[in-house]
Amino acid sequence: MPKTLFQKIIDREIPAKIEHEDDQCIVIHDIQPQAPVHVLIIPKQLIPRLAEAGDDDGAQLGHLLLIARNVARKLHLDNGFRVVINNGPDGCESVPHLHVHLLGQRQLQWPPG
Ligand code: DGP
Repeated sequence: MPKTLFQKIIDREIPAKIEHEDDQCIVIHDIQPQAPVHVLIIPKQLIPRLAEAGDDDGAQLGHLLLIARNVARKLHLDNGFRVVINNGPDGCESVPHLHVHLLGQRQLQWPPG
């Protein structure tokens, strides 16, 4: 199976601005930011999308949220932030490698578009 774009970033084949990395995930700044802070929390283990996560992926998925919390603290998103997972065509998923968007440092709107 060909590497996903995010796997190439994990493998340093494509450059990215890295905010955090550990044995389970990497956090990079989005190339098309939708807010002053817009980072992607990406698991190193390939799960194509949330709909395909397994019942035994709970610890991995939980880790992504805890890292989102840590990065929000590190980047001083003290007034709030949003985490988003786009899944499939209706969700506007464009990269088939699960990732959590963390957006902040502006007033976000609800409902989303
Ligand atoms: P999604 O639409 O949820 O699959 O989000 C994919 C995000 O990935 C989108 O916000 C733009 C971002 N992105 C696409 N290509 C690159 C890239 O080469 N580098 C970085 N840093 N982000 C990328």
